[in-house]
Amino acid sequence: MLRIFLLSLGLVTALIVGPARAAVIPAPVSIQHGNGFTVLPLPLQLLGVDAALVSEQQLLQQYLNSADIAFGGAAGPGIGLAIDQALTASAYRLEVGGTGVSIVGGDQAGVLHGLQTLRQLLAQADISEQGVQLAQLVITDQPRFGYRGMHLDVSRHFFDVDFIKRYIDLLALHKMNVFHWHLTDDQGWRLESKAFPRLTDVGAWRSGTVVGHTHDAGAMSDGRRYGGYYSWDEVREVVAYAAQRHIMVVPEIDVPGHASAMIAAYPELGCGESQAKVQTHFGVFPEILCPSDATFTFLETLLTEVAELFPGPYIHIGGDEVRKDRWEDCDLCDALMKAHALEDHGELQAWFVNRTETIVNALGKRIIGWDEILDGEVRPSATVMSWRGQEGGIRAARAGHDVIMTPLQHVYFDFYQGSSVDEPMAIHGLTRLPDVYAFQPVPAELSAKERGHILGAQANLWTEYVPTETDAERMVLPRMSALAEVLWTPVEKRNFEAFAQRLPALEAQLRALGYEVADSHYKPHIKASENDDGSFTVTLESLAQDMRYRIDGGAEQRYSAPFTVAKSGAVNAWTIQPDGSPLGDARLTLVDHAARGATIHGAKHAAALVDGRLATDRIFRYPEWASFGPEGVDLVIDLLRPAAVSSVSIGWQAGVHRKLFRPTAVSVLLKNSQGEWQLAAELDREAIAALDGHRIELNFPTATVGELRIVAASDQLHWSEEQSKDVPSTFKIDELVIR
Ligand code: TNX
Repeated sequence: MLRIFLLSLGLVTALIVGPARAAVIPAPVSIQHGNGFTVLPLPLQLLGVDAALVSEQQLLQQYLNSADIAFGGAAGPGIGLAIDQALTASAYRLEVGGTGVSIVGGDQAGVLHGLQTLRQLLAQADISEQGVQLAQLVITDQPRFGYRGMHLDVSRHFFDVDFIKRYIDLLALHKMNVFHWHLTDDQGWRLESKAFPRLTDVGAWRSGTVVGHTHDAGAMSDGRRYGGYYSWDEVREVVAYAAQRHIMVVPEIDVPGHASAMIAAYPELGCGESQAKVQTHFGVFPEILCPSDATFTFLETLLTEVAELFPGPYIHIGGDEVRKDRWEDCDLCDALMKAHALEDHGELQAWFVNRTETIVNALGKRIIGWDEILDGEVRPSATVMSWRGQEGGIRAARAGHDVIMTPLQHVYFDFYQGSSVDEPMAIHGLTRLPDVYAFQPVPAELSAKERGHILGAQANLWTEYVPTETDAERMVLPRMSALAEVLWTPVEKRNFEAFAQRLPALEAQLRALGYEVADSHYKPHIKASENDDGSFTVTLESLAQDMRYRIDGGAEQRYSAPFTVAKSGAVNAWTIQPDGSPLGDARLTLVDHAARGATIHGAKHAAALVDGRLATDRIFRYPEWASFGPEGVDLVIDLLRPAAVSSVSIGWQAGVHRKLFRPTAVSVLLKNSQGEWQLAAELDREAIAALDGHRIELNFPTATVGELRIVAASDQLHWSEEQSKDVPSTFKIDELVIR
């Protein structure tokens, strides 16, 4: 009796201390857990493998190698790979049973997907001298979307073929199947051309790279020659490497804009007297291809080479961010517009796209373009990549285009991934891990037929501020792990908390493979919401369990639930890592004042000025600032109830990271009881220039008023690298603290 009791106790303990449930990302369609374990003796035995799976078997061996698991044994339960055409393409079934592991795919891609799941199971398995112990289970799985992509910009910064392969390995591990290779841009042309050698002789090299952020005041180039490109042999090597992993490579040749490097190499492609150079700063430049016959002849030869190098069905022809300055001043363009009855330069761009598409179609391929190609009438045969939100994709699907969703709010992996001020510099924006996970590639407003046009989605890694391989890995990991689940897992199985629990196992596996993984999601993120009584409820979010905070530099507190800040307070938060060390430096300053929640007339997007939160520019987020052009601003602030006021303080320049230029004149007016505006205080250029600090303060005798008016302007100019001339400065201001 006692023995039986102990035995059953032992069994229970075994169940409790046994390996945790399989943590697979992306989450499979179905996992049925068994009760027992299977031990695969080492070295692992590779069981019967279908003849069609030689390549997959090779991959399996490479994967085992990189996980330091010996194989080549001939005894005991082992691993078998097979194809079963009863399963759908890309689908697989993985079983861990008494005879070992069996992976059966609907096709080779399906087997590859099964291998990726197996790698994750092996990385989590107990490995001892007896062998690899795996929990018994049955997984049946298949992808939600056919297009599961990752993009990489190799123009702004260049990455060699070894890294491109490491990046493709990451796609394979995440069961993704499209690599979008952004090969050309203003800062460098990266694809060899036999017909046009100057594209790389000239276009692949720039004379320097901006130091810091391109929008820093007075940003300078480092003056160091920078560049590189891929030879045809290297391209073929990458394409073959990707193909073995069932990944399609989509090359992008960006036209007619983002073409500085191309025009620097062949100035006759440009419009007008262009002084094009391979750019050393980042931004949107006016260099643009002229829509001449000579340009299209050039493109035809070039795209013929591209079509030969890349066997996939698509060539991406760009089409984004086209500045029409040069087209506005171009006789040829005027004549074309007249001849083809084109109303504006947007239609001229669409005409350019259509003509390029004709070339690409004749080469047996289809085009993809960024959503700006919809600014005029393009044929529905063009596939649209929706990046400025999902609206472009919705419009495109309704017009019968295929669509790939890549909205910047969810999948711009060049944006900051955390709000903590110790995050490394990024371009701007904020796309946290939960934002990626919340992405819904299929907009609810589409009909069933229109939904059929959404092929899938991808994330983009633009590399203006991603100079090294380590940086690139840190920007995509683990955000691409979240995206992989969005693209693979049935929507009803998606759950962020469950994902967060499975994530550490994958992160450990990625680190063991030598990848750099961000820790931003283990830092805190501070959120504040306003209550009816004017107090703030402050919430801390993090994937870390142990969060700490201080208010106004006071005592350290452990976070357990949302807390209240009655009026004003500077909140600082961090987390404690498993090894006990602190991580992160999140800050939010809340201020109470008479204009909080006031109604503002005279400016759009001005709510940020009276929301009680001070902007920071270290993590630069546009919504924190109100931005005004050189014409200045004339704001009326309706306090909603009369209040006694004697000062206005305006936040303008919280740091050095952006062109947060000061206005050059500011005045405050108060509305008197007769309804007239009376000047209360003003500062002129000299007075403003003499100020330091981050805020400008205007004081005046106390008056009880219902409305204030703030007039500010700037007549400053600053040098624009994009336009090669001095341009009027805009200015950004934040909280108007009125007391
Ligand atoms: C916009 S997204 C661009 C890129 C930049 C990116 C930075 C797109 C089609 N064009 O040229 O690198 O923003 O986030």
